[in-house]
Amino acid sequence: MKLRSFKPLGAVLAAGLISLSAATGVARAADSTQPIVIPIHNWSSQIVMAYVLGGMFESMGNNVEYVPADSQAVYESIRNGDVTISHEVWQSTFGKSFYNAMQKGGVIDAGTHSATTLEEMGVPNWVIEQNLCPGLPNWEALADCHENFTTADSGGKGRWLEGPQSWHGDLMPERLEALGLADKWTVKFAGGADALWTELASAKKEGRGTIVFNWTPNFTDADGFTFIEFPEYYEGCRKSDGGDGKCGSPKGWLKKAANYKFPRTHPAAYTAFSRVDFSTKQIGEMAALVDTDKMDHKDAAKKWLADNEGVWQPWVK
Ligand code: TMO
Repeated sequence: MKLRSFKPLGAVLAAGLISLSAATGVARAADSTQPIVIPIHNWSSQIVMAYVLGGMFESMGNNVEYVPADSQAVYESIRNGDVTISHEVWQSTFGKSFYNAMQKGGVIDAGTHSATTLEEMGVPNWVIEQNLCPGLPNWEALADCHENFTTADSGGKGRWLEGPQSWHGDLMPERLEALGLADKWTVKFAGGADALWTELASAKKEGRGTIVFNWTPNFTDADGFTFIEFPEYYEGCRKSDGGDGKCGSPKGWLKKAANYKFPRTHPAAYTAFSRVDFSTKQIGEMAALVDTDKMDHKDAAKKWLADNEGVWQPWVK
C-alpha cells in the first residue's frame, strides 16, 4: 500500500527532473564528492600513473585519495569498494586475481591500454654481447651456463633474481623445477623493484652475469634488455593453474579495472577513466622519470601532466 502511494510521486519527481535537465542542458548528475580511491603499488610506472590519474580527476573537481595496496589483494578491495580503480592490471601477474574478483561480483573491466605487456626473466643486452650464456635468448641455453651467474648467496647455482614474492608467489621456482633446471639454478626474491635495478648496475660494474625479472613497458625498454624465450604460454600451463609448469609468461594485455559503482557515483570521472589509454612508450617514459631521471613519483606525474596536456585533456572533457 505504501509503495503504491509512493510510485506516482516518484514518477512525478523524475519527470520534473528530466524536463528540468532538458531545459538547462544538464546531461547527467555531478560526480560525488566522495574520494576516488587510487591504489599505490610497488613499481614506478604504476605509482606515477596513479598520480597522473589523480591529477586528471582533480582537474575535473573530484576528490582523490591514495592508498598503499598489495597488488594481488587489491582486486578484492576494489570488489568491496575500499579501492575504486586499478589502472595497471597486468595479464601475466594479476589476470587471475582480476577475473576471480570479477566472477565474485563488484569489479568491472574498464578497458584495455594500447600497450601490450611481457613480464619475464631476462638479461641486460651486454650479458648476451659478452657471450656469458651462449644461445640466449633461447631458454635451453640455461642448461650450460649457470657458472657465470652464481652469487655469494646462491650455493654454487646460477641465480635468478625475481621480483618481490608478493607479485607472483612461487611461479619462477616452479618453472625452474618443471623445466629441469632446478639443480643448476635457484631463485632469490628481491625486496623491491629498486633491488632489481641495483643488481643490473652492480653486475655490469663487476662484469658478472645476471638474470633478473623485468617487464615491458618499463624504463629498460630504452636501455637494452632481452627477455628469455621460454616455451610458449598457453591457458592453464602454470602449476598454479593445474598445468605442468613448462611455459613462459604470456605476451599479455594491460587493463583497467573499477568498482562497479564507479560509473554511477562519478560518471564524469568514470568516463574519463574509460578513455585512458597509454602506449608502451608513454608508460616506459613514466617509469624513466623516476628510475632514470631519479624524480620523485609525484613530481614525475606533475611533469608528465604538464608536458602531455594534449594527451589527457581530451579524456576529461
Ligand atoms: C607487475 N609488474 C609490472 C611488476 O610485473
